[in-house]
Amino acid sequence: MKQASLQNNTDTIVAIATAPGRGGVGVVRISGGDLSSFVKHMLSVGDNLQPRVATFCRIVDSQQETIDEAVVLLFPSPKSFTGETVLEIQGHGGPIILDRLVQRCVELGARLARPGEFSERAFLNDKMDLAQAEAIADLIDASSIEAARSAVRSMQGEFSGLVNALVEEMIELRIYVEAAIDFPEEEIDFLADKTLRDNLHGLAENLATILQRAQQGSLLREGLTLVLAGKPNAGKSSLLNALSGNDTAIVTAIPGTTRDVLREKIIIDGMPLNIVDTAGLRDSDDEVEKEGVRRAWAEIEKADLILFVVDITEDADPHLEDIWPEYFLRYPHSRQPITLILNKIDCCNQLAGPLIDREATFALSAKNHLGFDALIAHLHLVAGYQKQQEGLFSARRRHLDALTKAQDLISTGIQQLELAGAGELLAEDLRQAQNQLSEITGQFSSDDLLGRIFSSFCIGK
Ligand SMILES: Nc1nc2c(ncn2[C@@H]2O[C@H](COP(=O)(O)OP(=O)(O)O)[C@@H](O)[C@H]2O)c(=O)[nH]1
Ligand SMILES: [Mg+2]
Repeated sequence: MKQASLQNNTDTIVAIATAPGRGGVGVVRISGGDLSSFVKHMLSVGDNLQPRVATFCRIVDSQQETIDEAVVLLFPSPKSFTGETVLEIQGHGGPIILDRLVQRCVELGARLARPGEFSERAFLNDKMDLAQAEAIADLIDASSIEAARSAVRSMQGEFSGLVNALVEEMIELRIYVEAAIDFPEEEIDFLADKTLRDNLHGLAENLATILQRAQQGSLLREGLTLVLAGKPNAGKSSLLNALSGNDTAIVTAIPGTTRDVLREKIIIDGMPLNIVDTAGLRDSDDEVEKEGVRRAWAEIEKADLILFVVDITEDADPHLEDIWPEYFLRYPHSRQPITLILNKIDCCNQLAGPLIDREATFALSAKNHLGFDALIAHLHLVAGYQKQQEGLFSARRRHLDALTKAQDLISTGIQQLELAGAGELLAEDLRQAQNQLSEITGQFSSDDLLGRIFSSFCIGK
């Protein structure tokens, strides 16, 4: 499948590799095909450019007018980021200069690169696998030191290495099982085969460990989406402001103040949180407020965790099912975690912190910042986030999906074996599980998936 995309990928592409705007240096990257005419016609040093030697020269247009002075680097194929011959021009970082450099390249036959096309070529030329290419994008987008560290590990192949090791384990098991099916005269009794069972359970355990680490990595990248819901005036917006330390939301004593959905991304002890503040849930004749409530429900549906905020001066001892029946009517089978927040304890003599004998119920004061440590510890617990974990690697949701599917297939396979002694069914489950894992590294990926992944990268990457 990888080869199918390789066909028309030998043309020359060009893009500005540095971020838009003004800066000391701006980099234009050219890749693919024979770049000798670019070297000859654009650079004042012409043919004398040595590979991999930083060379200061003038960049000239077709009239030999100087566009810029720059440091240029030539990386002949295959020792380059893309595996193709690459020319990098490090000019001055102004948009006009960089555009002129790109235009000059287009005049000489290059075409503008699509988003992620450099990375795509690197992948197609076996410079890196898919998980590594994604890790580069994640490193660039990292919003915390922890996220950046874990992205570096994935970029260096740590995650892929673990996945490949699992694939190897699976291949060995498949060879064993399939051989046994193909040579029934040897009469291997699958049910009685202890080694096979031990190996299968070992595989399942290894997979579970990797999945757990990947979940942490994915959390570092994507963060936990926390939706604040509740009746008007419960103190949702005050809680958003208190958690984020910003005055993002308007807080007033007038019920129905918040009508839009507000979002804040914050990082607490290294864990990213996407906090979403919503309109108070109530029936209203006001068209704007109605729309706000509709949007609130749409956000609630997407939450990783819902904080349902209650004003304790209105409800002294609320229980979730009684106070929010609408949720349970709408989503009778929901498995979303919901935490009940009893707010405004500064107005009564309730102690701050978790309520003993009550699940996921916290008393606090958004206004006076009471009870926040306990809430934050709870958020970490719900997310499964552990501070300062060693050896995390970045992972994406699609990786988690693939690992989870592989896990399900293996546990079905184990059941087929242990309950029915069905070697053929186990073999098929293992084959499918292997395909799932190979999707992570891109060994077995459709062009469609590759297209989707690379097009989400930025231009010049
Ligand atoms: N005493 C007290 N008042 C609060 C607290 N949190 C919010 N309020 C007040 O309750 C009112 C509604 O707050 P707001 O955050 O706008 O509630 P929302 O409608 O749920 O977003 C405002 O007058 C806030 O000052 C709190 O912890 N203690
Ligand atoms: Mg509000």
